Amino acid sequence: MSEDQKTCMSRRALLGGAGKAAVAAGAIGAAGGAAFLGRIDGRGAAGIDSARAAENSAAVPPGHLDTYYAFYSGGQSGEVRLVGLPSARELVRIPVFNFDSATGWGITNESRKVLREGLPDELKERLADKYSTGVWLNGDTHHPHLSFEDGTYDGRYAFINDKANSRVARIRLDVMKTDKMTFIPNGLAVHGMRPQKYPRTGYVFCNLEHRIPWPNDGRNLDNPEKYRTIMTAIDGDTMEIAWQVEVDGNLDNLDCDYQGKYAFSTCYNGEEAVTLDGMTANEQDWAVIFDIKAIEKAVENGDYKEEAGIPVIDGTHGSRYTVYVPVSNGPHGINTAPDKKHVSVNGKLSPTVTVLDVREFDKAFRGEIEPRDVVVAEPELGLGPLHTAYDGRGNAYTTLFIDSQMAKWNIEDARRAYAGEDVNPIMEKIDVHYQPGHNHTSMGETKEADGQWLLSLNKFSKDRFLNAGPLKPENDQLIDISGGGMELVHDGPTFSEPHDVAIVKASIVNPAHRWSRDDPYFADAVKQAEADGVDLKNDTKVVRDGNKVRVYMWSQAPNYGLTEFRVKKGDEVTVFVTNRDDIQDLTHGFTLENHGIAMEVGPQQTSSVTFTADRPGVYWYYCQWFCHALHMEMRGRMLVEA
Ligand code: RUQ
Ligand code: CUA
Repeated sequence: MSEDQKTCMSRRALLGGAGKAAVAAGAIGAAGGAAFLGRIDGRGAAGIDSARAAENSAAVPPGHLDTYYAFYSGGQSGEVRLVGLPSARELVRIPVFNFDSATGWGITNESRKVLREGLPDELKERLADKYSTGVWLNGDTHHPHLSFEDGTYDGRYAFINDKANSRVARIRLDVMKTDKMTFIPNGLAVHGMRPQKYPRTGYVFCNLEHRIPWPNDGRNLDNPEKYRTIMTAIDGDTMEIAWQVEVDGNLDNLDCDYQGKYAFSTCYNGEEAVTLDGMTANEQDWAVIFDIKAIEKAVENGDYKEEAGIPVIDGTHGSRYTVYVPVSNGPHGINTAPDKKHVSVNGKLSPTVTVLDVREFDKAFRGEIEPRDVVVAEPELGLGPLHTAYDGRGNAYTTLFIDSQMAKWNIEDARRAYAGEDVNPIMEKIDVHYQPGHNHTSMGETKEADGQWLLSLNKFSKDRFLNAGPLKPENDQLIDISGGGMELVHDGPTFSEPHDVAIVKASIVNPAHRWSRDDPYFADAVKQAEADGVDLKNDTKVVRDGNKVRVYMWSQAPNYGLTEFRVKKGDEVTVFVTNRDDIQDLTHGFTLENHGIAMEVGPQQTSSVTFTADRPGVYWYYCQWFCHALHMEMRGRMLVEA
């Protein structure tokens, strides 16, 4: 070990400040060779003294399963990552707004349909023009949240926003594939997003953060006072936009209650300025509360105007559909507690968290109390509070961005202090490394918060890992909160940028081992095959239809149904591959050389891809998922005639 590594290790142990666990985590890092996401299974575990490993509550021995799924946003990578906790072993990546070479996301007809169908026609045309791909290439995922029923996860879907290109996507948890995508007009930057918790999802509420002119067609470029922004409710079942509410300021994060009555957002830039100085000029901004039932009635009764075909309700100051609760300048995260009563509004620029009591909201809407009277606590926690998580035992954990700390505090004590009693609500603070943004507890955004684990998602890792060049990984630190304290047990480098996460009991998510033959995901391919008289699982066939050629083949390890097919230069070719293997974990692929084409074909799945055979010659296609001892031989030729 070099001198450098030695210093680094001891500094890590010291900085961890969590006694034995931090030392063990350091030792694991050294033995495991800093594997991606810091896995401590498999080969990484071989060098670990088992007694020391046992001291680390995050250790999951090789061959043993994790007890939680964590759905990580992939940040600027545009994807979602599925990770097992507490081991922090990355399981799979779920492509969403990005391109993915392994699965062919963005290449196959099935994925391109998802990527394109939510876009307005005008945009589809423009994208087809601009990129031959016809779809956007990037996304910026922030907030992964699962669908709910009666205040807890129901295991159906995960939703994720795209701040970069104004979209929200839905992931089916049975197959872990993105199945729907919705583009949201009338604003820019879909940011805060939460599914309705009660009675079920229901709505997916999302904020458009950045203000723009309506319509955004070159008018009013220099008149920011004419810019507007909106909260949007999407129907989580159809992924269609139900309604929008115009507000003042910039909407940031959002959450909703356990009663099915209200959604609420942090709202900064009440100044409605377009420069940093302007945005932070005033002392005060708001939390905006939305009355869902009243808004639904307004839609029913026609109390709205239409923008881009969507009912838009006026929720600006003075509206009866919203209440603006004054809070200090520039609030950020907003998080509902599992006690179903309290909501934390995180101060960001202020060292405080403002706690609202949802039981007071009715009165505020009826005008019986002032908006500010819904505030029941405002503990001062430290510098840069961004997000708050809960343990289900009445305690809250707030990330302090500037202090690089996690602050644990008690909600009831904070109320008592606010009422004038001499109590300190802060129970404990620990250092995290470094600059935490989001945090999340196991099941913490449901009524079943179980107080086992806390993740701190830190924006910087600095010296915690081997130097990876100017662009360093971030650092997701796992904190054991099961014992009543906070014990830092694991460092997890993650790339670009794991913005937020949802931690779900493994038993709630039950993915399938194989596709169902009547899955809607590839229903178009099945329909086309029927029209061509092809039985996808048993037939191989080449159908010519003018200059369109449809090639049908099955796959079964280590064979393709077709080892060659012949087309003419200029043909538009669609290849359908149906994997008739039924065995768990037997995925095949179809990669066509020098055509930019790859697709995953899972057990019992049909995948298809369309391209132009624009060059005469011999092109091999091969299976790119290792499936058999004769996997290398699983290939065939596309013969393109001049
Ligand atoms: S917001 S770091 Cu995009 Cu999630 Cu708070
Ligand atoms: Cu089929 Cu490799």
